Amino acid sequence: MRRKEKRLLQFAGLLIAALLFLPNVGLWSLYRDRVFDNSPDTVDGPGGIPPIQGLNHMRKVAQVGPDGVRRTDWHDYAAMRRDATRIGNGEQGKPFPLTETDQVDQAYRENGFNIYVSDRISLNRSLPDIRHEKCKQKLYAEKLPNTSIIIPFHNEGWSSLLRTVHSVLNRSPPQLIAEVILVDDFSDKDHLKVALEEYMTRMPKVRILRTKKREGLIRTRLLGAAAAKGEVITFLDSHCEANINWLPPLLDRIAQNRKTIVCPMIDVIDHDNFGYDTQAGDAMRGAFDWEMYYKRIPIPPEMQRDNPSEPFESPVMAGGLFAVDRKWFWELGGYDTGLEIWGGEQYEISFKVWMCGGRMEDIPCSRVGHIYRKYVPYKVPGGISLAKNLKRVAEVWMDEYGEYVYQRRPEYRHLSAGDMTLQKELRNRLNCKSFKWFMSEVAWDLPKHYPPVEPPAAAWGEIRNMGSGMCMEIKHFVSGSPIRLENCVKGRGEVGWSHGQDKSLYHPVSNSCIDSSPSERRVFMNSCDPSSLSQQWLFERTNATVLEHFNRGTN
Ligand code: UD2
Ligand code: MN
Repeated sequence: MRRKEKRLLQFAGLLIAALLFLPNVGLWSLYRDRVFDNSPDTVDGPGGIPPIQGLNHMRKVAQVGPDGVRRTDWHDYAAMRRDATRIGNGEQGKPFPLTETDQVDQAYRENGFNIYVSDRISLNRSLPDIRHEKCKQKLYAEKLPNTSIIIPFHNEGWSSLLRTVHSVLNRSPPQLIAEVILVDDFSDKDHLKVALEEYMTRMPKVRILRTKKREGLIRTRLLGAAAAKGEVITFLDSHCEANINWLPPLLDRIAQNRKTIVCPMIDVIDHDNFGYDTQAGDAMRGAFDWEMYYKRIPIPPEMQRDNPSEPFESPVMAGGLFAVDRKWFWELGGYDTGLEIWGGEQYEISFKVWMCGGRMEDIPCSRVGHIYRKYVPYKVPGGISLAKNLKRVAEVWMDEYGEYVYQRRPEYRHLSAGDMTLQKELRNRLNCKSFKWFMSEVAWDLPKHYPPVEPPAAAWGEIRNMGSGMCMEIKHFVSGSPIRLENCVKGRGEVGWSHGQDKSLYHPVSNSCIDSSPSERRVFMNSCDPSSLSQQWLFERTNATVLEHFNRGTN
């Protein structure tokens, strides 16, 4: 009898313990909420929590689609209800009421945004659910890949960095987060040393890596990516806030096609008052002008999107916020490690993924806020220029379209941007398509907004042989005509040539181009075909300055 009683007691004890520590029930969940909630200004939700508008939060359904994939509702309704009841500074993404004393220059100096305001807003603040109504009903695959979140930082503010981490952990299904990797790019601020490490001991998923010298954001991200263990890697800037259910819509697209790189909608966290809002125009296509400034262009009507909650193709990403299958990222060669400090990498990865067999999408149902700075607060080491990064990208990926860039930025033409052999080899190895293909199939709407300026021909007139003084001329004005040497006769139609930027040697009178048959070792005239390599010629050397003077008639 006694023994039986003892057993019973033991069993009851175990049952109580199990209930208490089961995730999402009892003490454990309370513990979890407390750990992440250090805000003094939070109010616990009242007993009867009102339903959230537009959300069928009683539903936790799974459906099997026609493709046999089981899809489920990934919303964390409990967390959403808790968020909805929060009040206080900046809660619900509301602007912080600024006084003039808050707006002193000192508040912006270190970060380029108002750190005083940031410091007075909870690290767990709530955000408005500004997703399209249809996003609230969407189901995503029950089985999704997990992800490493990689956050590079250089001298980031304490509260802005931690709010990034908190928002990710608070608003992502824990099973989808393999780890959060904070990569310190050689910061010299005290709060980013021991204090950060101590703080993160209570967040077991967070790892801190540090570069050994200032590497810039590109190599810093690479360091994080090399250490990552998740199936997907997701990059964020160090001053972001992940919004409701941001992660499943991203991972779901990668689960469907591992070669898709996905970007969330990037919302704006105001650098003065930390109000949270969409960017002007919200969903837009990523593009660039020919000076290589990043631009956003409206989604053209031809793309026929009757459902604005569906993913759409974007030619280039903004740069900082995206998710990519980890192995695919490395198959694409990661980033060009020759890119220094800041900029250009968003074009490299975008051109590369499109041209080398993948694709890129923006996902309207995934939203992440980002603080767009008032100014750049950090120093860029001497001798480093964004121009070099952009030139590298143009040289490796943009083919003849690089001319449009040089046309706008003549100073890039002779800039030395270092060795690009590895990048060019990669492009060959991956059998990547041409930039012309990218422009006509992906960024086809871009020239309507940013028409390229056609460069003038580099040279025209007769082509005179220096030894004999004779000129190259065509024999008949028809395709197939051989080319021969003749005495130069000024104004004679046969001897006028034009060497265009498209690298052809054009004969305007016959409207044909010099073509070649390498097998017969023969040159002859043919109808122009700018895509045919047998018609493209390179002069060993040209002097752009001389040509420019000549073109301007200044001698
Ligand atoms: C945008 C991108 C940014 C990057 C950049 C072009 C968004 C929202 N942001 O500029 O991610 O693609 O364009 O390169 O799309 N950092 C370092 N080391 C440095 C400098 C910066 O680790 O030397 C970190 C920095 O702390 C931040 C990230 O890199 O987490 C991006 O830098 P940023 O915020 O200054 O760039 P941003 O948003 O102006
Ligand atoms: Mn940023």
